[in-house]
Amino acid sequence: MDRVFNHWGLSGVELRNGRITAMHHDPRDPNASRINENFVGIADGDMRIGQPMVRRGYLAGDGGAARGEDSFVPVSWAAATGHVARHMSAIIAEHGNEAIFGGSYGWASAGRFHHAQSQIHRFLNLAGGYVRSVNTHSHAAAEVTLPHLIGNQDGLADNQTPWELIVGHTTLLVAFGGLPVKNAQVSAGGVSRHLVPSHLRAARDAGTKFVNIGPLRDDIDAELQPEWIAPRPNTDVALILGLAHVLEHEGLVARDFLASHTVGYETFRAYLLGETDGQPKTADWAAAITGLDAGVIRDLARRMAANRTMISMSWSLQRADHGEQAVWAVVTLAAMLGQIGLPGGGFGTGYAAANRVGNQPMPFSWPAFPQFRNKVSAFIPVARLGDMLEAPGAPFDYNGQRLRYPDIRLVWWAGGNPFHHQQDLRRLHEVWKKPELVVVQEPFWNGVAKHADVVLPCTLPTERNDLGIAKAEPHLIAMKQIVPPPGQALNDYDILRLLSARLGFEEAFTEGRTEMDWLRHLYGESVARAAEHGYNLPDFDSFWQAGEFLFAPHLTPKTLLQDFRADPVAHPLATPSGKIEIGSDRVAGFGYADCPGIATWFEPAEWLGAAPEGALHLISNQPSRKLHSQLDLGPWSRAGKIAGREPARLHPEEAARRGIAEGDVILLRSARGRCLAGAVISADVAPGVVQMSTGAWLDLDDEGLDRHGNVNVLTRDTPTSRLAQGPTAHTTIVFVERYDGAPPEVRAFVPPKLEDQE
Ligand SMILES: Nc1nc2c(c(=O)[nH]1)N[C@H]1C(S)=C(S)[C@@H](COP(=O)(O)OP(=O)(O)OC[C@H]3O[C@@H](n4cnc5c(=O)[nH]c(N)nc54)[C@H](O)[C@@H]3O)O[C@H]1N2
Ligand SMILES: Nc1nc2c(c(=O)[nH]1)N[C@H]1C(S)=C(S)[C@@H](COP(=O)(O)OP(=O)(O)OC[C@H]3O[C@@H](n4cnc5c(=O)[nH]c(N)nc54)[C@H](O)[C@@H]3O)O[C@H]1N2
Ligand SMILES: [Mo]
Repeated sequence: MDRVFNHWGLSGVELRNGRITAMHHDPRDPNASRINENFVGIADGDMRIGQPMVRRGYLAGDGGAARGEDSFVPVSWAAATGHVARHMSAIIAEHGNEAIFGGSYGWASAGRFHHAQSQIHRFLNLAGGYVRSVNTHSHAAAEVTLPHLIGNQDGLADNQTPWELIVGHTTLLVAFGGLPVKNAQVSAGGVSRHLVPSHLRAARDAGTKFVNIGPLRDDIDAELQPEWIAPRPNTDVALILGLAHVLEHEGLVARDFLASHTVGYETFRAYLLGETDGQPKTADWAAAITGLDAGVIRDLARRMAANRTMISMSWSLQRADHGEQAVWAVVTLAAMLGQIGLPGGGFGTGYAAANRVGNQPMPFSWPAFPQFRNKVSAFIPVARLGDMLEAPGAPFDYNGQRLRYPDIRLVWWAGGNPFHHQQDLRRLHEVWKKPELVVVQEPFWNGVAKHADVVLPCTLPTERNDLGIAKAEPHLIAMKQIVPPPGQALNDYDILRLLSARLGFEEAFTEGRTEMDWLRHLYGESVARAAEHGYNLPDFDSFWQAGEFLFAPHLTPKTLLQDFRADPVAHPLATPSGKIEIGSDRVAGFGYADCPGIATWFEPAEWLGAAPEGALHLISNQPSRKLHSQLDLGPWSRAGKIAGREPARLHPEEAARRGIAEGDVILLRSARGRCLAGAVISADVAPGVVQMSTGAWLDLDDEGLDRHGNVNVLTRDTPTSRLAQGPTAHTTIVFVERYDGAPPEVRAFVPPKLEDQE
């Protein structure tokens, strides 16, 4: 049977007349995901882009005025690449490559060769370079903060204490933001076996008790019998300070560990006890902020000290105002408990955020499509896209550096959807009109494609050949072409080859290789690298014929910071002191009022503690039926919609107060925008909270209302702090009401108007 492989798994494909009609679970996957079902019936409908397209206003020279609201003219590949090559060359000649934004953030599809970002970055580097973006939407604040605390990013996405050392060791797993296994359906690069639910069950069977701290009861599966504590969203730092105060007050702090393995505790302690600001961070103080009972906080602190405790922090906590502080507070609390480096103790982030987290990485790296060197040094923190477009030349801070936003004339996106991932999308829609040229490579008419001047239609993974390789996943998958591309859609590689030819560097781009030549070449590098570590992979032809190579990694499980714990002198950390920096002189030296040198509580910019009557805290978490916005038009995603709109869940009391019944169309409003949604009523959502996942394709009407439920029209596009400049989607206050009257038709799955062929 033909198979499809993606970030969310491997499935057997049923084909009829060259069309995918059904998906079948791989029987060897113990916790298979259904997300692949979104591939059924979507490859060639009218939302699929089958021909290059140029925006009508672009051809008429409107300077971007109608971008995102315009019709399109179908053109030939020769015409489309001609427009792009001419305009791009003119921009480079006049403004230099610093005028090209090629960050192109996004997950694209699995497959090592047809990885859209590698393709576009290689192409742009050959064209002289581009302004890039740094850090991820996932965990920007943690990426920047952790190196100040422990010297590197271990325990963020890799090198967490592995599951083998949690099962049988951890007796109390305290999970801020829960352990939502819906998120463990995915892993960047692909999953062949979904193991997180199995690991969690094994931990339960070995006696681990789970505490879910967060706004949603079902962020930890009921079968794990978790205890649920629901503080006000975004008050975790106050809760952690309250727990820390109980440890101090009751003599439960691991003083020896603090003395031998950390610096800066005395500075933090002075703040904790109120010596510096007059406010002791007692359990009662934390109770008032979090809305919890002080007794619950005291009891939890005592249990954390009495158990082998793993503190797990969901990445969501740091996608919030002052998100740096959540990471800092978690590391501080774990240090106070003194179990860092012991099996099953300490801290880790992102457990259950992806299948790979808690797997040991392979000792070698898989080869990637080479990108060459970028001659442009300018960059932006990834979430600052809107600020960059709005204010060219404006200064900004980032991790101790003072930088300026470049003046961007050309924006190019391949494999990401900023009209999904960016916050405050109405603002993005406006500032996106400023560049001279926007080029987008996309398979579908989604938000980003509708916001292009030139749309270059690309293939889906089912329409090309590739290598399925992923970090910390023990498999090689032959991703074979199953169906031909529809219309004139091309692989990103071939799109960029055509453009390279126009610009005079085709040979440098392709190195004379075809798709299959590249797969053979990259695979050959894998064989060599793996062999150095004792992994014997078959030759390419045997592998391709077999369709896969699954192997058992032979790795010795290692606790996060194990060597450092055993001997901090022989294994110092890469921090200035060589130790865990509970207090960081370096960060304090940056002089940022919004990110001092110790874990600090800041009132979030929007939160329930200071919200008007009737407000709710919006939790825009990851969708369970898809990856971000990918394949939102597919049947598995569509089956989860309510009245054709993205579901929004709220507590029965909150629904009753607003006269909302299950299945009603509701209106969500924030200071940024408005969208419609379909109501789901559930006691698994804490009172005061509304949960609406990301990923609904953008559907703005003329008044700026999103008819379909793209949650990012509501969220705030402001940075975590001057340190990391990370995104803060989870800090959003909204108002919710029943939508009376006939709701407008959803047009997210309607293509833009197409003019006659040029
Ligand atoms: N409110 C809110 N917003 C969030 C978050 C949140 O928690 N709340 N989370 C954030 C996070 S963590 C992330 S990582 C981002 C994710 O944001 P993105 O990664 O930008 O989201 P995707 O929908 O995965 O976008 C991938 C795009 O690539 C296209 N694509 C797929 N395959 C190919 C290919 O082979 N070639 C080309 N050219 N295109 C392809 C898809 O059609 C899709 O449009 O969203 C962020 N946004
Ligand atoms: N199915 C599916 N899986 C995915 C993705 C997807 O799109 N679909 N995206 C992947 C990506 S790119 C990433 S980065 C990861 C993200 O992984 P996470 O960051 O863990 O994802 P979220 O779903 O945003 O958040 C998890 C939970 O955190 C809780 N939470 C939110 N704010 C707070 C808070 O202030 N305090 C506390 N205590 N809890 C809070 C919410 O209840 C939410 O359900 O998921 C990955 N997995
Ligand atoms: Mo992410």
